[in-house]
Amino acid sequence: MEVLLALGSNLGNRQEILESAWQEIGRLPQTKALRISRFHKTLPVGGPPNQPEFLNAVCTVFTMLPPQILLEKLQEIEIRFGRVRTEHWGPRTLDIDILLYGNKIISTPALTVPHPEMLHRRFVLKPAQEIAADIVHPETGKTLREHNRFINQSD
Ligand code: A4P
Ligand code: MG
Repeated sequence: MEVLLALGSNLGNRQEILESAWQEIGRLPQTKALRISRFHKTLPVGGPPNQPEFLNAVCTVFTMLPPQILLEKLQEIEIRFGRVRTEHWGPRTLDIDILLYGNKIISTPALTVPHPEMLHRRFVLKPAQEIAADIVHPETGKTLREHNRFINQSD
């Protein structure tokens, strides 16, 4: 199944963290790393005031891991990078979100896919547009290119 992931970091050596995280993702079992976007410097959305800037990227992988297992493996990578969960939306060394898992729609206590915020976030749609513009969002039926265009017109 082709999966779209979002990577974000706003603590520590953000560039090195994203590069290493991408390598780690490529080493997951039954998983092949496909493409990663450029790294985008972005202003924090939500969360406490005066957070440092984020570095954000989006990547695609092909995996045979089921969604829940993939989530657990990605959380292990987050923990290896020293992510400390303190405040919600607070600064973090590494955050990995599952944006899309093929065209599956998943709603469990641990996992909501498509990621509910992805269509409202420039820091997701812009990098996604670089590597996955033609992917169709399973709930809207629109491509990520269309969503990216729409969000840029909406203010
Ligand atoms: N979870 C449910 N669905 C998913 C999914 N599709 N992918 C659950 C990943 N996790 C998912 O996440 C809490 C729980 O969400 C997980 O245990 C998992 O079971 P978390 O990563 O521990 O908590 P969080 O990141 O503090 O909260 P959340 O809601 O995930 O925040 P987001 O949506 O990740 O947003 N501004 C900029 N510029 N760039 C950013 O990257 N990121 C955030 C965090 C806010 N502002 C930002 C950025
Ligand atoms: Mg998260």
